[in-house]
Amino acid sequence: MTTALRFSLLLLGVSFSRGFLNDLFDEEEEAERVVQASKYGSLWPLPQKVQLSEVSFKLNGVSFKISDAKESTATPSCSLLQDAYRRYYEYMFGSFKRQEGRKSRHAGPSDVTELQVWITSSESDCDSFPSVASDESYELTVDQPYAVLKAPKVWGALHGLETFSQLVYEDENGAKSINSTTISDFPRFAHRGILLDSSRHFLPIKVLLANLETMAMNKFNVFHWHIVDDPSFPYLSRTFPQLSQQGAYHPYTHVYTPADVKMVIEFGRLRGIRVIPEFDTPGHTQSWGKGQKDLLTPCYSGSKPSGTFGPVNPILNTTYDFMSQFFKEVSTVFPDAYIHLGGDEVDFSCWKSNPDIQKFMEQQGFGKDFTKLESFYIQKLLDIVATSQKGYMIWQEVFDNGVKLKADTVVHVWIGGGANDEMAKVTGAGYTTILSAPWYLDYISYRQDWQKYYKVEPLNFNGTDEQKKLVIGGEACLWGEYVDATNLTPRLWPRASAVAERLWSAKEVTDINDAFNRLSVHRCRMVERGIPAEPLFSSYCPREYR
Ligand code: CP6
Repeated sequence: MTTALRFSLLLLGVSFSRGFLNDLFDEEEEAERVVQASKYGSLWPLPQKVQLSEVSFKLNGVSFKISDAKESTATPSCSLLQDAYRRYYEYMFGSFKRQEGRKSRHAGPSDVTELQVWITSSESDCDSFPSVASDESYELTVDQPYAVLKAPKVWGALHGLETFSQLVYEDENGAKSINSTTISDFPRFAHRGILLDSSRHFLPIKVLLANLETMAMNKFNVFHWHIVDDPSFPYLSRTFPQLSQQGAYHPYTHVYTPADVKMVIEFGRLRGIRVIPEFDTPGHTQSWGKGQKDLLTPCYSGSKPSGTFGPVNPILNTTYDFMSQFFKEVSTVFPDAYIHLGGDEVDFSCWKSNPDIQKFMEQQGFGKDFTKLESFYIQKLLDIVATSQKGYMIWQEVFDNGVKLKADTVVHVWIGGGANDEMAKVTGAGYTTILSAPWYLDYISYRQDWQKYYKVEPLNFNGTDEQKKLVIGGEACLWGEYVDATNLTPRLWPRASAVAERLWSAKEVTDINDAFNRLSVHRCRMVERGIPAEPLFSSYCPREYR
């Protein structure tokens, strides 16, 4: 048995008793039901180029150091890196330190004593925010006595630290070990996101931060924060505090204060994760109406207002004054170059019922085409947001309705059935796009649905190479109707990890059995790190969740 095989089996505590489970369950999945060792260990997502050797070294947790290489352009004052060194030291040796520290094993000849982190570009980006154009590449060489992690920017270094930590395993005596390895890595897609919805249920900051931490373990780099929607408005606006005072589930306990938002953004930045807020209008805005009089359209029943309200009222100047001020604030609070402006699922029935809207439609020559009214609103909104030097993302309907978009607009494809045609259309019109349609993780089922997410190929649409270059990535969506702090983490992980590998690794990485083997161990690693990620199938972890 090879060392690599043995370490994985030990790490997993699984044996080759395959027939037993196969006989008991007649599952439709083609993947292995018993975890076997992958030749790639437990790397997830799989790096672009990996050379793993059988030569293994020991790591001594007492003396092991992660340090800046002397040639590095990052200084010891780069707290982004220093914090990351601490985090990954803890992940690699946290339990070891306590268990083995007393033995104070002396450094042996086959030890890797240090991981040197070398930022090679003249500008390390230590104090910047990540962007869609950030260089996330890195090169990792594990040798003795030093392992070296080279990256042009800190963003690549963060990914390389995660990869290094994934190479560490325990040998048969429980000693931390790592094999001689060379890795050269970079993402296939620049935009690799997770959407969380904090309106259907309030998500405590603790949950958001734990999710950012888990995203980093999976090399995701965008947190799409669907922060408000119909049911509640938890965003505390300094300009319009009545929005959350009236619109949140609770004005003190179920709100995100400016300090909370800052914390989320900085926690993300320190992990190379962008925070893109979504303020979805003109639909999905019921909660906005509670604190902002006249913002929503009054619906009519016959000739009288019915007392209910519809989408944002697109025919009042006050609407646009409000939006100008509101998005001016949002664009200073959120540093990312993009804001998601929504624009999905606008229900026309209320607009149709309102006589003032009917009159306006006539004046504008819109006839009975309410998509024209929707586009009228969105067009004005986009122009407002563009004046605050921000780019925008929008759901696909805005593109479908023929709204004139800035060249750098990202069109978000979410409607299942025809998503490939939509990608072809959007890129054919020259816009960048991201894919979510196959990755609605709020849907659950009695099967290994990670496999379905894994098998998606984002570029499987008819289009030129130029068009395919416009696909900058995708997002896994966890809509919140049935999700709060009690079940968010296990519902999302490790199913979102399947999306992570599809968006990071090479197109050819499609072996579902190998994926199962690596993902099973990766999932146990998340569990060991305190993340209650759900199991893929019957199995156990060496260190179970408690
Ligand atoms: N909320 C908002 C939602 C959804 C969308 N926007 C949604 C629609 C269909 C499904 C799941 C979620 N809950 N604001 C669509 C982008 Cl199947």
